[in-house]
Amino acid sequence: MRIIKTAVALAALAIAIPAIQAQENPEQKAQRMEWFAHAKLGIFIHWGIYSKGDDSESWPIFNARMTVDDYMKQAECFTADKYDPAEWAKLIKESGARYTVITTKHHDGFALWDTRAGDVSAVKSSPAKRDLIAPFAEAVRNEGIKLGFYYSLIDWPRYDYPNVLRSGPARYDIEKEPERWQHFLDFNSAQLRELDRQWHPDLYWFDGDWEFSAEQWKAADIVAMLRENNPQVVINSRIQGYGDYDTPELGIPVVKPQYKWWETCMTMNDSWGFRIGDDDYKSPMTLLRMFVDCIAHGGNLLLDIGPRADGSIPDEEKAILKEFGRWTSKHAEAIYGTRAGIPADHVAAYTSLNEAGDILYIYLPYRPNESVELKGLKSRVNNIRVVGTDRNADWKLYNDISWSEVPGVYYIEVPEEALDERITVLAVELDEPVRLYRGSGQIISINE
Ligand code: H79
Repeated sequence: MRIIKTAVALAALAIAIPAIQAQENPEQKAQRMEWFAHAKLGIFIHWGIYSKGDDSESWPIFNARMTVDDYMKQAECFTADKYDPAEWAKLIKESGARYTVITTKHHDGFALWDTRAGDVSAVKSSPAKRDLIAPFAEAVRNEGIKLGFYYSLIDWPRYDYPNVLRSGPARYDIEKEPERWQHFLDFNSAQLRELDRQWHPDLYWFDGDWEFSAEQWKAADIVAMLRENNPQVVINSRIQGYGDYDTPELGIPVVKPQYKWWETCMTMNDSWGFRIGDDDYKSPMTLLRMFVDCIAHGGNLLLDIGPRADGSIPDEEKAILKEFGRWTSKHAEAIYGTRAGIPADHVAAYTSLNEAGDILYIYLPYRPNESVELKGLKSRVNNIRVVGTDRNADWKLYNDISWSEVPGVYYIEVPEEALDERITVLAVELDEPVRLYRGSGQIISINE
């Protein structure tokens, strides 16, 4: 009896796997994900009524630091009167980012576009009084950048959304009032349909899925609806198992992750949205290191900016974007076409490989003393260039011993004048796709 029950349960599970996921073969998915895999850098934008700057985005509601009314009153300051989407798009392009993701709606339910579903929007409930997504989408596309929409599944202030407070009663129980929950789901779907039909974004960045299950959100239906007209769209992981890629937040994987596509989202200071007094900016050097760390582990960096309520971007953030621009344009070869590098046992630096695997990029976030040591390479080195310069690096190969299986060790001398002020990149050209020696040394006689 138990066996039969298990079989029935398994069959039910198999049916529950959405058709859309079952149908897509790995090559199709790889093709769909290709631009994302090569993009490497994206710019995240958190902009909403919280950009007034007194507290963080949406969370003051959930954490009861503000009443819903006080929180929503911030909309009175949301003027967008210095908003220049062409300038934003130009800055994003200049940074070297290939895509951008903007908050169309955060957990506070405030929509930046002219939504006909609901009354809480820049047009209907703020002095901005206009659609802010339309001109942004146009500017981004004019710059040839991929357009991503952040969309919060959660909407804490809304009367038909169940949750509102972290420690406090829910408005209602979705099991007891399924129609009310369905009403909310219909509202979310209507908004997503508007975004989809008007702008055909290249990417959706969902957030807040943790409050309900895939079945409760009807995640399969949402994804199916978004792929109806836009089958190539890329969807992040925060839709309870129905996404395309993983989204570690504020953390870069320490070892190469198992998952194939991923993106770390990262703040420049300690806040997603503009916040008065948060001057704790990471330096351009620190952020570039994080970027290179993502590249070395085969992922993307989604670097966040938080414009003010008037639409101006803080100078510190502009300066970081510009410094990214300087570094990415100089080192483009070692960014967009790359995949994860080799284990750090071989060189005390971040590394990546070109698609063919016969160029090893070494990223040096420091000035080497005398030389850079590279070991355990079975492939031979043909040449070493300093990327973004016309200089080559000399090297010496020591301990290249005929009777030993342990490869010799390269000592690479980087010309002083060719060093980058932040991260120098070496292109080590090999005679074949890289082969590594991963043993622990040549043992001549055994002790035990
Ligand atoms: O938009 C920014 C943030 O507002 C939002 N995502 C970025 C991009 C975000 N903030 N915090 N989080 C996401 C993390 C959520 C953490 C959680 Fe939990 C831990 C969700 C579930 C467990 C603690 C317990 C917070 C909510 C419940």
